Amino acid sequence: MKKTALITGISGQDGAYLAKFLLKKNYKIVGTDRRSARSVNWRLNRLGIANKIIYEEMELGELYEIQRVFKKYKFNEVYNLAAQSFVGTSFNSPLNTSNITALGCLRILETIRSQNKKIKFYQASSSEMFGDVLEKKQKETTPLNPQSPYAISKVFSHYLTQNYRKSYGLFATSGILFNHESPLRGEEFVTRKIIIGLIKIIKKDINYFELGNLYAKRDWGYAKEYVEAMWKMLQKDKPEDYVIATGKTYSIKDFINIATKYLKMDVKWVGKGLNEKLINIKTKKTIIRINPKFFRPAEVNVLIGDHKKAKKELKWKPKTNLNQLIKIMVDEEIKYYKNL
Ligand code: NDP
Ligand code: GDR
Repeated sequence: MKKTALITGISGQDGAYLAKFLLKKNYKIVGTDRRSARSVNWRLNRLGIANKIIYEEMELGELYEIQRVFKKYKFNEVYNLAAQSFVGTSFNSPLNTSNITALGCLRILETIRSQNKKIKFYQASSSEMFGDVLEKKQKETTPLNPQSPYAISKVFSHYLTQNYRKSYGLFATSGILFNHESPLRGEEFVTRKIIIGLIKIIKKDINYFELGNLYAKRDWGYAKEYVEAMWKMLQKDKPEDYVIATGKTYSIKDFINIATKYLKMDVKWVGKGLNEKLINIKTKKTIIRINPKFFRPAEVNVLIGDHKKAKKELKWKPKTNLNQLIKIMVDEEIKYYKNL
């Protein structure tokens, strides 16, 4: 029989890739998002699946809306991807971040507990929970040490998911996903911001762009592969938590160096600290400079994940390295450039 899945945050990067993946597996997809004046379907349109999804408005701040959607459909699986997901913004709007990213998960779990305990639940946990890391490589058992209202909200949801599993026997899992990127990544996140900025410079639409901390290191994977792990977690006999990562870490500066090389840009770094810049060797013009407004009040300096458990138990492993990921992102950005 055809399974029905609910994806919260259908308009986001992971929502789009997960919907495409589940449609191939013949799922009926109900996708929810909050009301917005903007067109929120560009990712689903790009993947050619916008007309294959049943849409429902479901603001995660409203318990009644959640209960209404759960009463209307008989869900087999629920993927909770909706969140205020930008770490930087969480420092400026900690209350909204907590309400959506932390309490949103509680509202859904309470609805499942009271309406249908058989529903399988996936919570989008994050490597940001490890924060100021307490172990060199982070795995499922590494102690959490969050550094932002976003990460603290994710810790709340993570523990809550474990607690509902233990207390009420729900099939509730958390995927602790490390940074995953793609051409569908939001423009505010550093990888896509860099790629868009460099292409705009090549096309002479801007002269330079600004970044924050160039020395933070992240374990970056390809989003399209990561959503497959979410599904695999819900197909297990027992609900458990899994780290999904590549096991490699690179700095923002490394990312820029790979991208500029691929784009055949003749550039070099000069200066130090706040005066560090990337310049065009021929024209001597600055193309990237530092603006402290992009620094975070508390930074997560380095993340690197250990996905051994997922490899063994889910038969999942990353296939795309950072060079390949940057090539995928750059090529697609150029293809769609005029529509930016
Ligand atoms: P996006 O920011 O691309 O998508 C988030 C989604 O949540 C959007 O559809 C957004 O809608 C929706 N949303 C935001 N606020 C609300 C609200 N109040 N009510 C209902 N929906 C809302 O995130 P990603 O796709 O990158 O990530 C998916 C999930 O995984 C998030 O929970 C994120 O925190 C988590 N995560 C992501 C990682 C990554 O590297 N991408 C790594 C680890 C965890 P709108 O379009 O209106 O903004
Ligand atoms: P992150 O992703 O905070 O890891 O959260 P982001 O791309 O925003 O930042 C990564 C690192 O880059 C540094 N940085 C900048 N970041 C942004 N956005 N803009 C800049 O100009 C800039 N300059 C330097 C940041 O300081 C940071 O160290 C993402 C989100 O998808 C979360 O939802 C998810 O949980 C985690 O990944 C895992």
